[in-house]
Amino acid sequence: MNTSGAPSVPVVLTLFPVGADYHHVALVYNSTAGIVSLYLDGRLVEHSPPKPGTPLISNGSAGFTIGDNSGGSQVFIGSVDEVEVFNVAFSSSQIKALFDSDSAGKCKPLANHPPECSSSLPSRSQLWPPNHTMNRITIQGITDPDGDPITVTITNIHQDEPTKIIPGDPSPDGANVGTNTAQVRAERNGNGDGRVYHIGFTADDGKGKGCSGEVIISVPHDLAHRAIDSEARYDSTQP
Ligand SMILES: [Ca+2]
Ligand SMILES: [Ca+2]
Ligand SMILES: [Ca+2]
Repeated sequence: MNTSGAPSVPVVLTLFPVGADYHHVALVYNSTAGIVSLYLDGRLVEHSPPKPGTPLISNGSAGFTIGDNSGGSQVFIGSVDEVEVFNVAFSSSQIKALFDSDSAGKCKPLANHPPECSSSLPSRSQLWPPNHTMNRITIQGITDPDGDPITVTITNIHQDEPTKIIPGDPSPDGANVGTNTAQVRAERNGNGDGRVYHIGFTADDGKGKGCSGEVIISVPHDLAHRAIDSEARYDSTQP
């Protein structure tokens, strides 16, 4: 550290730890006392001889360097992270408090982002043949920018045909709302234009952020024609 009255105040951390763990290192310069203090994990480990009234100045050309000397020839072997510079000389108790506060202090947690529901897809987009069986549908393609594991919950299932069209028609045609896997029936009105199911869901990243969306599954009238989605909406989970 260079100051105006003392071009170089060397402080050498003689007990620097080795290993894979991160450590909290704080360097404080108090210009009133003219003392450079070095802290490791909240404890004072070394300080320079006092040189009272020596301000800290910039000489305009020498950069402020962390993890090396200003000439770039003494590279720190390891990783330097969570660097912060303050314009005030902290006391030893303030340094201790900063270290003790853990993630609320220097090591601030990274910002969390919501998962992305817009690219969601059903595990099956079409059910065939229309044999009235129930089919499991999961929601795929949801991503989280932070890589958080996503929990999907089915919130509703609707269809554009009544669940019971003729006597003996099995119903309900949708199930498992509240779980991560919907069930919908491979069925359509034999006199209709094909059935379209709408499965609504929410996705939760476990850190308080979420998104919601809908996937569509069709049961065509026949394989030569796409199912047509009418305006009508019937709750598939009702008889
Ligand atoms: Ca996230
Ligand atoms: Ca039915
Ligand atoms: Ca239809």
